[in-house]
Amino acid sequence: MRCAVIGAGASGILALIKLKEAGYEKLVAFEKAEELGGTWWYNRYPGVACDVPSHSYRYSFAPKADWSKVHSPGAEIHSYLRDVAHAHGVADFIRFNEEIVSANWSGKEWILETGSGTIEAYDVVISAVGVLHYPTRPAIAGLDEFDGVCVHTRDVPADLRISGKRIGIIGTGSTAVQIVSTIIGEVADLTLFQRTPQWIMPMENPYFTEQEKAAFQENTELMRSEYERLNTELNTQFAAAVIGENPEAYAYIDSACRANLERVRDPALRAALTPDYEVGCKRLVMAESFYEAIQRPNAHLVTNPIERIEGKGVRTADGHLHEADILFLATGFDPHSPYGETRIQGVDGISLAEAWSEGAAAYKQVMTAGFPNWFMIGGPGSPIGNFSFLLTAETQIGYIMQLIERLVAQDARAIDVKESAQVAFNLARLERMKDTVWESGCTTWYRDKNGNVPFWPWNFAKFKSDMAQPDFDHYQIS
Ligand code: N01
Repeated sequence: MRCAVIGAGASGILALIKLKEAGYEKLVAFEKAEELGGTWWYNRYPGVACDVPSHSYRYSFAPKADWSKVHSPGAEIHSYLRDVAHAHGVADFIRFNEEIVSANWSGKEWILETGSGTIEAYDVVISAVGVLHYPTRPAIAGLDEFDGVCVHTRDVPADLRISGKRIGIIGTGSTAVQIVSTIIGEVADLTLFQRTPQWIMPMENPYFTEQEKAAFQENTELMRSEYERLNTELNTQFAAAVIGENPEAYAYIDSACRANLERVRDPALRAALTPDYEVGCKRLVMAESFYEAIQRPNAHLVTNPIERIEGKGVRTADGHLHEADILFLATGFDPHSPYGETRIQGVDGISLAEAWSEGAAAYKQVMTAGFPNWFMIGGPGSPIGNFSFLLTAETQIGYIMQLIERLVAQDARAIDVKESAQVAFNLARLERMKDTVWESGCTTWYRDKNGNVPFWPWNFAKFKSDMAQPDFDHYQIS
């Protein structure tokens, strides 16, 4: 079995580990970057960190005792992923600087072509390309006319000097909030251009003491129970709240966000920062010190719409020019076209772009009808923004491995999901989605161009049981 993994981020590394453990030796992961880690390698903006707690944002099989903080900085997660890849002997399977530009199902195997012109055949492909990868560059006139540094937050160079500079930030999502909170003390001036205010859940992020780290080190059971406790808390509280299954937890989150806002002393600033949609409709932002930061004398919140970018700064509709040396585009990602420009052709030459023209769809997130042996981690319908992504990825790879094992057991060439199963699954998914807070009325990156939210709308228990083992009646094997 020749197995190709696309992407060497958290889910690609996981796929390599599980394939290797299962005894598959003809393994390769194609990674277009020069380093592994995916999102945790690309995103190196000031303050990048994870809002899922460190002791749960890890692989179940690779505990780490010495996380520095309750919520880890991005660089620490990146080191963790690198350590795990090396410890499990899969780093050597990764081919760096190799982007898959096309993938064609020949009828019996996948023919993958890389940007460097290599063409190779594989029996199965595990797509681990991530969800938040392709940056959204805002359609604002004059972006290229800016004299200073104008950079999307995904591409901020690690050595960018910001100290003493005048900073402009466009966008108010999790990324912008982390940047503002982190740099406000060292920049001359910071202007945050807000199109829509965000609800912000207060989140403390203390350092672990040396005694705490030692306790985890000496007692692996403590790490296991902490992992279980944190996942259970996330899944039964926050994740259940946003899908309408835990009104008490939702009320708690709602009031915590509203009380948090009271930390803004100036009524006009508070009003400007107050959202007019329900808590959790957009992906909830969690932050420790954003409201303190935005109230500092060198911070300015601008709500007047941006008209254009000019050489010296940002011109707003009121005619004011907000001068800046560095402009961060904290404008998010397009999660609905996970393959960017990559051409993927399945059975009878149908392209994935065509198959997904009415919105990306998959059966139980891992397979799309007409694309045999193409298995996705984080595919359409995945729990995104509710469960920890690493837990999601582990659950999905567990299911995918069973599909691959069935191929081997039957000495078959191809496994494909039946269209009827995919359609039924997605109808049920869309129906259930109506009761979630994501459908309560707001603009959000959760929504695709057809207005649908292509994510998992049920609770974690259903996710776990649905993904425990495949129902092979829903697949055709040949
Ligand atoms: O991006 P976003 P992000 N003119 O899409 C604004 C994860 N993450 O990079 O709301 C002006 O949330 C846009 O405005 P509006 C997490 O899942 C996690 O911050 O569309 N503004 C919005 O304010 C997160 O949700 C962590 O009106 C424009 C902002 O840009 C996801 O990544 C940390 C505009 C985009 O916000 C993405 O977060 C960081 C325009 N033309 C990220 N276009 C943690 O774990 C867009 N905007 C903590």
